[in-house]
Amino acid sequence: MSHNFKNAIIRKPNKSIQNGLSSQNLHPQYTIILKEHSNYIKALKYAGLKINSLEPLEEYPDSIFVEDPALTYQSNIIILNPHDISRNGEKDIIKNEIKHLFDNIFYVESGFIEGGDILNINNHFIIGLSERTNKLGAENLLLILKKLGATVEICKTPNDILHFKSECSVIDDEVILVSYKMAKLDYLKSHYNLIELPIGEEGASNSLRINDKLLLPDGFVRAEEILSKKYNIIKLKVDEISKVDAGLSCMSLRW
Ligand code: CIR
Repeated sequence: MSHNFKNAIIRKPNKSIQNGLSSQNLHPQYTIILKEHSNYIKALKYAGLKINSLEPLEEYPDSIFVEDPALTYQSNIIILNPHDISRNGEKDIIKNEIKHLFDNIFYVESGFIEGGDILNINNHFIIGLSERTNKLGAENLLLILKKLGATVEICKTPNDILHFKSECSVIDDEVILVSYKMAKLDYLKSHYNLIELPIGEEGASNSLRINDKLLLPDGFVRAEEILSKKYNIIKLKVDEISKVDAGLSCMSLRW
């Protein structure tokens, strides 16, 4: 099942996160990021994951978002190709840090693609074309995933959403939590059961289901009301992390 995991990779926060890419030109405070990140790690452990911690990378402001330069699939790791110039070099560092944890390593060598644009549901992947992921990157990843036995659909991330997964997450078998904008995507509508969050609660749509727990960004009353009926929720503050357009899924790689 796509929410059963044993392991996670995280990267400890770097002070330069205050200069991370931010659509609103905000500068998060390192000390608050540390607190949010440490609560996140606690929650991953509580959900049953073994944590592999990578050292901070000061020269890459957005490097705690390890989901973007790599993708895990079964015992394989695929090194992606982040689009933003300030992030592209993360892939060369992370590859050496994590390759020993996997049986096989693959590379997307041409075209751009970031992990935030890749939604994995069992053996199926949805790739959202965006400002960070182009057709060539998506097609090259598709070739790798098909060789590994997976199926792939290439869609489009709606305008104004940074990554496909910024506003959706798999929370159960065939169940995807979505913002109102993502709920309009024909492919999602016709293939999955969608739980749609109201306008104003987009931030909660980047949740993280891990084993029997659902990690949910704190402060979204309606999302909590809807989801707590069925799921075992752990609420996490992400106010500071969200200043650099990030959420729960991007701070770890899970497998
Ligand atoms: C960036 O713009 O690349 C970072 N500030 C945020 C990356 C968030 N990644 C993700 O949602 N997968």
